[in-house]
Amino acid sequence: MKVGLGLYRHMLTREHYDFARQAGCTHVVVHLVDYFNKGEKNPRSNQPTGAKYEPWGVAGDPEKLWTVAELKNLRHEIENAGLTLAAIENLDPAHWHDILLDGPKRPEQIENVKTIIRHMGEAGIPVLGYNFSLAGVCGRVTTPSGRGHALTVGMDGPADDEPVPNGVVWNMTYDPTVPGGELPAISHEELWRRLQRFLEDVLPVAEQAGVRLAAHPDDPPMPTMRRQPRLVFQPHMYQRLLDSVTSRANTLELCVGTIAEMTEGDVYEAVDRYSRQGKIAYIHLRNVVGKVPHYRETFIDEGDVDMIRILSILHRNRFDGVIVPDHTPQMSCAAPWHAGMAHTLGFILAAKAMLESPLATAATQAELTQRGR
Ligand SMILES: [Mn+2]
Repeated sequence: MKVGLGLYRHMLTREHYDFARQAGCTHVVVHLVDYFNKGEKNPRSNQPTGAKYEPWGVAGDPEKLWTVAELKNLRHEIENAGLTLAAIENLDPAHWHDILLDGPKRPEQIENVKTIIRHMGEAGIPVLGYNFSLAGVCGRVTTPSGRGHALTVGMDGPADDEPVPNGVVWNMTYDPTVPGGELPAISHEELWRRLQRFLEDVLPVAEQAGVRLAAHPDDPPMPTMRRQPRLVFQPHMYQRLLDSVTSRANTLELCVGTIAEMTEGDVYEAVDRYSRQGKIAYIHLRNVVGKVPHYRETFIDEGDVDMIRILSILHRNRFDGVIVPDHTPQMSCAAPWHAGMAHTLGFILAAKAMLESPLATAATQAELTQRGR
């Protein structure tokens, strides 16, 4: 297993690359979508939160796809800082809203995504994380309910009341000029049909380009949010996604925190099942207390999930992808995001060192392996 850091668009700077190395990372996962663009209720010092139903911000320029030169330049900057660029996380709603919505621009946007994937392949970036969701990450509240009164994110009950306004998808505004109205509800089967078509269209190009697509589950994992169906809101639904199109490029951006929030199944069984299949491109690691619709995100060393058990399962199954901290509560200091990340990375590095230590006794190894089952 490799340890990395996820960096938002405004953090793609030498200072942040140095911070990642200082905190022990060898890899980074980058976000090229600026979630915070014109998002007044979405401060850049935290994970993108927004208000309960406000979009995070305004999507990018639909005419500007990420170019090979821009991607190569990014990769070189990261490599010059001594790190490896492991993945790009998330497509810009500006580039694929009508794939999600099955709108009139779907054919050209499928070509957009194919072009982006080809550009990534040419630039030597091996993974594209995505989240096939209409309502996106929403319905959460930010409260000072974490350990030591840390500001943290969670759900305080179902959040299905507010429909998605027209011009918004996946929690971002892609068209601010829409006169009004709301997105009509669709069925779960219709959402799966859209995903299937998307994967069938783009996976052959991804295979050719040497890029793997990696799916994030629905966060929060409710059956519906804002009157729209969710795709992966129980652990077994990941299997349906993998089985829907057989391809070496069809993989998972497995989010341990989101899976732990699901009402069915077992997070250890899910991590074991998907890592044994070799289907996890990379891992989002965070801890949580509770399940939807009542949960909150916690620091890595507390919460419901036994992280040592999760990491020992990944170790046993020889997971060789990257693990990045997902979100953490905000720590009370001048750099709440940095402090939360450094704390989480320290925990992960210690666990990794323990699992990989030649000094660990056979008995300890056996016990950890047992624990991982
Ligand atoms: Mn996640």
